[in-house]
This record gives sequence, C-alpha cells and structure tokens, in this order.
Amino acid sequence: MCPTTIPEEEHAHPGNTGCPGCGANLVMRYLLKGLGERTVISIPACCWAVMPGYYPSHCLKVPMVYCAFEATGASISGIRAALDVRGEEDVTVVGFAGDGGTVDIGLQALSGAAERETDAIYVMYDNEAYMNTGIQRSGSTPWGAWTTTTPVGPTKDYKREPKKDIMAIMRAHGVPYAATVSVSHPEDFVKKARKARDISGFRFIHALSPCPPGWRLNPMKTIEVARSAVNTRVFPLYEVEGGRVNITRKVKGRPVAEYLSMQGRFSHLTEEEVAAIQRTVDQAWSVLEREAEACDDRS
Ligand SMILES: Cc1ncc(C[n+]2csc(CCOP(=O)(O)OP(=O)(O)O)c2C)c(N)n1
Ligand code: SF4
Ligand SMILES: [Mg+2]
Repeated sequence: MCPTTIPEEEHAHPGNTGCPGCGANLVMRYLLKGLGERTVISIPACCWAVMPGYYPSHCLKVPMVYCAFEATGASISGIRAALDVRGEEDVTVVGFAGDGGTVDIGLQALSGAAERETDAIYVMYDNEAYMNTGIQRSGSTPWGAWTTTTPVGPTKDYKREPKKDIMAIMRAHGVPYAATVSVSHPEDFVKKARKARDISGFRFIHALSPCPPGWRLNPMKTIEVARSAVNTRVFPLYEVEGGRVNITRKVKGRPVAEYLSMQGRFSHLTEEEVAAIQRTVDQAWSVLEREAEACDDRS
C-alpha cells in the first residue's frame, strides 16, 4: 500500500446535501483531517451552512455554530473567549466562510478579529461567487467570468473587475500565518492545516474550491481543474509565516488557456482576453517569486 501523510480518521460522516463534485466538501474534509477532533467551527450563511443538514442527522462530528453572514470574525473571537474562560485552551477555533462572506460582507469582522490577534483559524473556501443564492458575482470572482449578475451577451457585462487579493489584505494585517491550499494537493493542505493549528494568534487559510454548477464544470473534473489552477499559476500554493514567503509548489506554468477552457464560465472569452489574463497571472507569479527569493536571501 502507498504510504501517505494524510490521516485516515474522518471527522465528518459520509453524505451531505452538497452537489456532486463539490470542492468545498473536500476543503472541510482535509481541513478536519489536519486539525483533528478538538475543533469548534463557526459557519456563516453559505453553502456549507446548509450542507451538514440538521442536528442530530448532521454530517460534522465536531461542534458547529451557525453565525450571521457578516459575523464570522466576531463569532470566532467570542467562541475563543468563552473557551478560554472554561480553560479549554487546547480546542482549535475555526471560522469557515465562503468568499462572499469573507472578502465582501464579512471583511469588517475578519479585519477586527485579525487586528485583535484572536487565537483562531479563519478558512475561506473560495468558489469565486455567491453560490448558495444562485451564482451572483463576489469580490473574489475573477476577471472575465460569467455569473448570473455578470451575464454574457452583446453588452459584454461579464466580470470586469479583478479578483480581490485576500491574501494581500491578510498579510497587511501582519497575521503570523497565512496560506493558500487546493483540494488537488491534499498532503500540502493537511500539512498547512496542522501548521496553522500549532501556531498561536490569528491564522488565515485561502482554499480554492471548484464549484461544478457555478463554474459550468463537469463534476468529474473538480480535482483536475483545481490541479490546473495550481499548474497554470492561476492559484499559486504558498504560505507566509512571520512575514516570510514560501512557495510550496514551484511549477513551470502551463498556459492559463488550459484552465479556462475546462469551465463554461469562461467560454465566451476571446483570444486577446485570454492573453490578457495570462499576462496578469505571469505578473502576479513574478511578484510572488521575487518576494520568496528576497526571503531566501535574508536567511
Ligand atoms: C445579511 C445577509 N445577506 C444575504 C444573505 C443571503 N445569503 C445566504 S448565503 C449567501 C451567499 C454566500 O456566498 P459565499 O459566502 O461566497 O458562500 P457560497 O454560497 O458560495 O458557499 C447569501 C447572499 C444572508 N443570509 N444574510
Ligand atoms: S453550489 Fe457549489 S459550493 Fe455549493 S454545494 Fe454545490 S458545488 Fe458545492
Ligand atoms: Mg462563494
């Protein structure tokens, strides 16, 4: 049998109300494998708020608090304070929110929790739109994507603003640990989850989370598209620990067209638009690479 560093224990029961091929399902699964059972999760309105089902036929084996859409940061600060009063300092407190609930409506509460240095982990599963309410664009939807509020048609109303850089926002808060993870790279994911658990202070994890209905993607291609996002450098895997940048998966950079062509939400893009996305991706990668090299030089 092939040795693996992924723990066998499952902290969620099989079966929930997520769609076939849901990337967010795997984000939760790998996260809990990394964190273990001494975990409490706060989830705001999003797909994951409804996916577990109702207690007692709930799929999560760890306690879950359902908080208001904008309040994840405040909720995890409160849970942490309550556990500390009870002397339960070994419990890991997690905020688990979608991209809309993080980069848009929850940003103020997130910023407050990071600034207060709340001892908790905030995980944003990024399916790049408000999926639970019908695929509306969010600040995390990438440039050029179709959503129901950025339609494709003669007026070319598809998303015309760039994706908000949440990792840069969190780094600007000086958090002790921030990392990107992808469901296509579970060992890297579990390792980063464990590392985040063992650091104190406010930690942030940005998880790419393919969504077959929202991305107009074949549900069998979830892992393939997530891997393609990493291999094309659209979604680089890296971590920032104590201000030091470390690229955890150095890739040569496949053409972004490979990633885009797997998803119907980008099928309207012209060759020029794909080339423009390629330039943006190349530029972001070279900035990241220079930052990582500068950290290597300092050590
Ligand atoms: C204050 C408030 N506004 C709007 C909603 C409706 N709502 C519930 S889930 C959701 C979408 C959440 O999007 P995201 O955070 O990206 O998570 P996803 O659904 O994509 O998993 C919205 C708009 C709400 N519950 N509360
Ligand atoms: S809409 Fe997308 S994120 Fe929500 S359950 Fe379905 S696949 Fe998962
Ligand atoms: Mg979303």
